[in-house]
Amino acid sequence: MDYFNPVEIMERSELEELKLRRLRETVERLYRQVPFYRSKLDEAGFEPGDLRGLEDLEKLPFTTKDDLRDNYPFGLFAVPMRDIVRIHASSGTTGKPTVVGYTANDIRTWADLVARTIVAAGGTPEDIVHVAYGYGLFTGGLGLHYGAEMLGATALPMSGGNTKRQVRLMVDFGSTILCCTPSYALNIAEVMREMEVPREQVKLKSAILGAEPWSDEMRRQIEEELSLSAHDIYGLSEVVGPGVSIECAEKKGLHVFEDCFIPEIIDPGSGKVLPPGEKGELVFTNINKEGLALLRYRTRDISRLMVEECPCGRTHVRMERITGRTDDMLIIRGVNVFPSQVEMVLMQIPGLSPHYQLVVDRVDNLDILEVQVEVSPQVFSDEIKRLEELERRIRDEVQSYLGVGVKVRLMEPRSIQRSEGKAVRVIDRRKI
Ligand code: DLL
Repeated sequence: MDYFNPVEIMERSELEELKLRRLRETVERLYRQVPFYRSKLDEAGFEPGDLRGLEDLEKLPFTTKDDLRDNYPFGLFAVPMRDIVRIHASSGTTGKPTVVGYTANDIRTWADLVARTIVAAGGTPEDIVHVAYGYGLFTGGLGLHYGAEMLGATALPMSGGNTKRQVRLMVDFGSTILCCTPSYALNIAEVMREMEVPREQVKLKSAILGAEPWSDEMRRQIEEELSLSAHDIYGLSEVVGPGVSIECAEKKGLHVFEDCFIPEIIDPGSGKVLPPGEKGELVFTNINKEGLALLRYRTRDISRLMVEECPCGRTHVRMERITGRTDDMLIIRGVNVFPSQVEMVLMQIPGLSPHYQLVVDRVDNLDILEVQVEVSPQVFSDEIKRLEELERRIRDEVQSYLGVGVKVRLMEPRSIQRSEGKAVRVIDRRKI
């Protein structure tokens, strides 16, 4: 199968028309039905009729996570509660969760989007889709599940955790596509090795990994250890969940399904729209959603858009894999540091495992960044001198890449907490 839905290869001109029509309908509906948007648009002096072309999108106000929180739980829903058939929420580490609602049509659209992602990752109705994203309020599990069913594949609702059992059933049931976070995929690979499961017993051919940042270096490691093709899937609950964008076989950026979401890249400081190719904050506008549709939602994720044609035939624009978040950015002695940059350096140094954590502290008013990384069991048994050399090499390479001094701590194999969902990469102990 080349693609799931013909809209994926629609001519650009037709796609632009479809986007404009849907954007107009959405803005009109939100103006009528959501008091928050009516007052926001009134404040901005914008009437739905002012929307003449897609270029007018940038005149619309942004929506932020705080807007969702201020209208907790259902204040931004655009339909009466009796039309909502599903609720999801993202836990968030601080404050109230953000709550999202779907109508029956929204669930169908979402399943269609996820079916597109599974096909883009090489899936067909013959596949057994092992869903090891968490089921529950998190959108990962049920999102992938409904998509697999929509495709006509077999959904295996494993959820996260109990990794040995995951491996056993993967072998017994012949799972062919693994869906989970990249950090959990590494955890599964490690447990598989410990259980001494021969690779021939595992039928996995591809993996659909996302929900957290990861690097190309980590992809290589996962692909090698599990011998499969790993695809990056992106999404966020506020916008729909998984299925906003996916890497096709080319693996050069993730196609954003523009018939449902309009992506923009803005300068996070000024809010100005940046041209294609420039890096900035991703912003999405829902144009095909009934329950909760957001205008210009600021994701805080950093990426850039690529408008060049893709050899896969999909006409939808691509976004570069997420390279960081505006709020994940650590400022260490004035230097901006993203955990993904450290990951990239670590993954290129032999002898290290892909398990790492960054611990930030402030001692005598000075920020200290400690990079804790596990070494492989072979390296761990090396002489002290070799370990010291390795430590120095990591320190030098991270330092020269980031432009800021770091402390390095080599950790014993298996000493860093394994993830079963989103990995915790940063522990910030600074009290500011
Ligand atoms: O993580 C939805 C999802 C589930 C996506 C399964 C992919 C697979 P939230 O819990 O609302 O939703 O978290 C959304 O996670 O703003 C990004 O910061 C991050 N994120 C999601 N996918 C990726 C990715 C789900 N592929 C937040 N790369 C987003 C980097 C990602 N970060």
